Amino acid sequence: MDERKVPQSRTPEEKKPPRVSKMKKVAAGIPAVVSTMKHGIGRMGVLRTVKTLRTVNQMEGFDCPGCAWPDPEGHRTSFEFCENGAKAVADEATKKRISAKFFEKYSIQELSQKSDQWLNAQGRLIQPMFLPKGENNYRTIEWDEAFEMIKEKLVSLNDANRAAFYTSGRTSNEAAFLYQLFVRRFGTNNLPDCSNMCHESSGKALGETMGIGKGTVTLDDFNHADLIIVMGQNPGTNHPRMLTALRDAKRNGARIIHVNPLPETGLVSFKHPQDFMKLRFGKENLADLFLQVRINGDAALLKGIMKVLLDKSAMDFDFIEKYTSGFQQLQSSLQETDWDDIIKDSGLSREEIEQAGEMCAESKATIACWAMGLTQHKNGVATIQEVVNLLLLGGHVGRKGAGTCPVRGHSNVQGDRTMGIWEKPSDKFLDRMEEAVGFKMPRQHGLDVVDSISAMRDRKIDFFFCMGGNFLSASPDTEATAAALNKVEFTVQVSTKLNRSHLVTGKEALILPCLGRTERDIQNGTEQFVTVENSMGVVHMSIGGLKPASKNLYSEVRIICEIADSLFPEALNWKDLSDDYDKIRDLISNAISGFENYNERVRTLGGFHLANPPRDNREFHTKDGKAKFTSHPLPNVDVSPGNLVMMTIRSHDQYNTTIYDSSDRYRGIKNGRRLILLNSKDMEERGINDRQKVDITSLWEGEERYAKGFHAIRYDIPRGCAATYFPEANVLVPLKSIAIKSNTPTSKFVEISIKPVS
Ligand SMILES: Nc1nc2c(c(=O)[nH]1)N[C@H]1C(S)=C(S)[C@@H](COP(=O)(O)OP(=O)(O)OC[C@H]3O[C@@H](n4cnc5c(=O)[nH]c(N)nc54)[C@H](O)[C@@H]3O)O[C@H]1N2
Ligand SMILES: Nc1nc2c(c(=O)[nH]1)N[C@H]1C(S)=C(S)[C@@H](COP(=O)(O)OP(=O)(O)OC[C@H]3O[C@@H](n4cnc5c(=O)[nH]c(N)nc54)[C@H](O)[C@@H]3O)O[C@H]1N2
Ligand SMILES: [Mo]
Repeated sequence: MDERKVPQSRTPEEKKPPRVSKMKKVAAGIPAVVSTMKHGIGRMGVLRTVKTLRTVNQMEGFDCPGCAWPDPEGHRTSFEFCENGAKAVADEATKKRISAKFFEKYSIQELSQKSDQWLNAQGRLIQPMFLPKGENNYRTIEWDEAFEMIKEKLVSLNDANRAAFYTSGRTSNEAAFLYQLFVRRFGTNNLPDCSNMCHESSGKALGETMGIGKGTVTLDDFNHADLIIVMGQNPGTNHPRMLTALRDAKRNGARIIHVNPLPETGLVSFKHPQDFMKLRFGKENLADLFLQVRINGDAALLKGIMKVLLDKSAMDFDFIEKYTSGFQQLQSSLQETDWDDIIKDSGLSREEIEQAGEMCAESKATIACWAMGLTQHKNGVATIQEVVNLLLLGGHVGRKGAGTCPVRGHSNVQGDRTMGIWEKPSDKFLDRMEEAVGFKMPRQHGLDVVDSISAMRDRKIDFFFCMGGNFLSASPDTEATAAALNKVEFTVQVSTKLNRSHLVTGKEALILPCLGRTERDIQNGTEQFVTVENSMGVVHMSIGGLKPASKNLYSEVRIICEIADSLFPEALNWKDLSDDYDKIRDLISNAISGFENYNERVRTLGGFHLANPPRDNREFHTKDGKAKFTSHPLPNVDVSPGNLVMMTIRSHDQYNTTIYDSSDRYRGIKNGRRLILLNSKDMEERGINDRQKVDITSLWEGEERYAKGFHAIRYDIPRGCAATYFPEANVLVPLKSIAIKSNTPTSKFVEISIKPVS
């Protein structure tokens, strides 16, 4: 048999409409504690729950795989995690296992009819599995056979660029470093990663203007801020520990502006779960000003705020003079920007924008935080540069309590980039790497996520390796991505849990099950630890304490070393490196700037801060040594009459493509994920009732994409705007609709039309 029936790449339809109640006004509090315990005990049992949760984010415990928000320096409470971190941990530490029999019982086509939640709930993958050409069921394979197969496939390629190697952001520094070394020794820079779909726009925007692609605040800065702007981010769900930092900032007198098309619960008000444990029941209101922008109305808003600052001359002229360039151009471009356009595009009133401007003018120390609501737009890089403009006007860089704060997603996505997981490495980075390891690195830039998918579609990729993640469901344009993956000769997934990317694969496919963060990693009889970098550039240890889900699991480091050793035994002593992670860190010390004496420094409690020139010394490593003001036209945020702008967002009960449960507690939604949040007037106009089924069409440059059977939900969202969940709505995100300069899919701006299903 040569052709197999293609498994379903979309998530299955839901018959019943979701149940809907009022949006929650308060985040966390007792319901969060209850949910934590429910998820923990339900999956891990009582003892394992207590043991595991007590070591999350402790100085000598493991780093929570939930998000990249930093841990407090100095004192840590005995419960340094949040409800959603606990879910991520429980999900990995589940007692359920997927046996080889499971794959005998279910074909990939049958599995593809199941929901994402069901797939994930089957438990941990514990056995390497192989899907032969044309067949419909995975079969068991031994590790050695799997490595031999990978070697053969790679050796058979006549050009290294016919292989691509994806990384999701949980991979440790040690694994990421060895992975990129191996891939570059193999001869390609085809290293797409989840960052391409995530904060790539931030890295690009900040690199150009500040000379560093990372943020410039530390956690302590939150205690010294006058004003914190939270834009395009839902911390109550996606970075719940950030609410504690915001609460503390408020207690120290900071004000908070929340900019979002949705009134996200966490920023309305918050009860700390730990306060509950301490029997304190008060709630804290967080945002002082909520600006309900239209989707992608942020650039207009920021320009409006800056016009207010110009009018008031509320700028730090000394800073501008000494440290920046491009101010004059910005000033004239702002003067030319019309208030009417600002008001129309932002969807806000002039009073609201002036109030925000006033708050910015009064602040001596402003922090701006953002996430996917800014990055995943065509003009994402430009909007983030407007944020930079705003901060530079007030000199809010390299000052206590002030700075840029792109809030990263995956717990080590920032570290992976620092370690060289990047398709466009600089020559300087590669020069130093070559010197440290003694072999040549390819210089031709490689493929990112979107370009990898196009290359697969055009049959330019024969081998695709994924270090974690769920490439199919995380990528835009699910059907196009599925068709592209189907054309690849051989795909490999290194994974902890089952997901749709194990079902929609290349012609032949391997699943290699690996250890997770929570688990003890023993190599050659010795316990190992790994290291990670959080969103604020702190590098620290992570040591899992649980017994591994199976004796048969390999660590990511070991998997890379086995493959690398089979191909390039002469390049490095891979076996030594996988037996002793200290040796990997010694290599990193030599190869990557800022990691000198890595082993020693990372062993200090809490780890160490990487240098950050703008923050530490107001030094900007740009071409002219100055921080750059940039001028951008207002982006076009209009769509054809009758159409809506759709953003794809996360619910409270998912971790990216991992669905824990089908509810979204804060938004008051239960038992449904294939739904679309709409403004009541937009519904009325189209004759759509609450919870009625609708079909959605996405329209892009003459192309149409469809998603059927979504339930319409009346919600507090600006007119003309709609929201759906990722990954259910990824079928609607056009592959070619990408952000300028960062190539990030525009997952927060999809032009759609909807029609009721009678
Ligand atoms: N529990 C949990 N934690 C997570 C994740 C998870 O899935 N679950 N994912 C992790 C990852 S990888 C990431 S990147 C982060 C993601 O963290 P977020 O960026 O908070 O995630 P999204 O749900 O994509 O939310 C985007 C927010 O931006 C708003 N938004 C959308 N478009 C616009 C816009 O045009 N302007 C403005 N101002 N706002 C807009 C949405 O209403 C929503 O509140 O979270 C990380 N942490
Ligand atoms: N429409 C739309 N699409 C989006 C987004 C959006 O907002 N809207 N967000 C984008 C963003 S911000 C991101 S970061 C990407 C996420 O893209 P990915 O990182 O590719 O996706 P995840 O869902 O986080 O991957 C989950 C899988 O990772 C595996 N895994 C978990 N832990 C480990 C581990 O320790 N090791 C290994 N090897 N595997 C592990 C498990 O098998 C699990 O099923 O999605 C992007 N896609
Ligand atoms: Mo992300």
